[in-house]
Amino acid sequence: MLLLAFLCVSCAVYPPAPFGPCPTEQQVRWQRMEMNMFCHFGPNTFSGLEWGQGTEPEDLFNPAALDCGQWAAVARAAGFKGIIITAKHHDGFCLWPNPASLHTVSQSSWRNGQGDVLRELSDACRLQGLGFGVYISPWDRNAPDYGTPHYNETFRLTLQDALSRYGNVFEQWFDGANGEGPNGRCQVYDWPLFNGTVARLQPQAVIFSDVGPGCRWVGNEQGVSGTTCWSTLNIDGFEPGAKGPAQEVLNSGQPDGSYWVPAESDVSIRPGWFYHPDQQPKSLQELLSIYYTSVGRNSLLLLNVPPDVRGLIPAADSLRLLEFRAALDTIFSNDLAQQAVVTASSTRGHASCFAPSHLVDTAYDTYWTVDDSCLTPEVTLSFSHPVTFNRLMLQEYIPLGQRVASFEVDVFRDGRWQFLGRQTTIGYKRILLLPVTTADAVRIRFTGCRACPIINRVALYQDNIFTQQ
Ligand code: FUL
Repeated sequence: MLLLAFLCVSCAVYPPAPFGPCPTEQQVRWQRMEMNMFCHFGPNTFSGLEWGQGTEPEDLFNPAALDCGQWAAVARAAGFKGIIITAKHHDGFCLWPNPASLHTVSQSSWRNGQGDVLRELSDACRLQGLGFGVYISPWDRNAPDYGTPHYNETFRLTLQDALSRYGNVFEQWFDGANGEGPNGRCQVYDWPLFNGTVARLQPQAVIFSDVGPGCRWVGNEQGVSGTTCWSTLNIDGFEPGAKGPAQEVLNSGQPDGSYWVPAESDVSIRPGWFYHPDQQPKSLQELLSIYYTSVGRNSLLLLNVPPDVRGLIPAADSLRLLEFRAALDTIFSNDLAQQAVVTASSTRGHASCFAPSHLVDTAYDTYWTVDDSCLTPEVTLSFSHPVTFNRLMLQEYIPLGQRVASFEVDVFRDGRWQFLGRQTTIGYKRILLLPVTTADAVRIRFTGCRACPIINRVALYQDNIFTQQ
């Protein structure tokens, strides 16, 4: 009877109320994808340019052995959860038969004008259980009406077509670049029209741009998110491209930001975005570094892997990606925190549903949290035998907002507590690169929180593969 009463009391404790701007369900789902593949593919693949002129003949596009099934198989084996393709880059060439343009696969002799890369890729993604996303550049160096108000309508029709034919689109990627069109003029983009079109046709799609609204550019193309990285940002009064916030602001976000616009780190596995035969993929060490500075710093990693002139992902890149996957699997296969007894300085309402044991369960929707007034709690992981680790992973339960502004880590060794390191934000996922440390216990002290912390995972790993710090 007593036990029953206690359980009832436990269940009666309310979870913390959401704090500040919070992600939509779709943004949470997007963030949990962690790593997606970007594919830059089009006339530039054949010309060797990075920015096509818009005057390239349609016949230049001729991937004789195109196999999007191979792209999707590589992506899945590498652990990506979705693929985003450059359906239209700045040269204006459309990889699908877009009726709003006369510069598309239909005008090419590739597959007698019957080819459709978006059809093939969206089907392949579905088969592999991957999300399908599109990059559609507003900047168009081919469209005759670019630089006139009419182009906004042309672009709306382009979006409408691409977004209604191929099933669900998980992300719409808007490039902020705004150069000159064929008549030498730049365009005044109608962003509310563009975003509204996406929202109407693909309400679940996360819209990427320098200022979201779904997710934001991280401010560089190196795959490096800020060591402080808030998913919140002020976007009022800003626009994608030159009218966006400063790159440093995009890199670190803003604790007082009034919208949830998490960072996405786009970076290429090769020096260029498009395939060039004389370029090589990055090393495994470089890819691991990128993983730690993107996924490990509260950002989604969008890694570009450019298909070649055959229409295939080159062997060098797919092999590198498999090495990358194998390394991540090895590094993160053995969570030493699973062996810990986890205690906390306090638990919200003394309720078992918020107990510190939830820090080491792997369920996403369970977490440890404390009373609203408690902004500096601590958790301790105690081991019956000393453990050796060099990575600490923490995850905030972001559906209720991003709360932690600073924390410190101590270890118990040689009979006393010793300071190991401090950091600022956590967000969806934070991985600290620490020196190899052997300890009997690990303590995390939350030193600055904007509201009571809600932590759904603590993990410890030993990484013997990534050699830099
Ligand atoms: C940039 C573009 O100008 C590049 O060509 C590339 O597509 C990159 C992802 O975004 O703004």
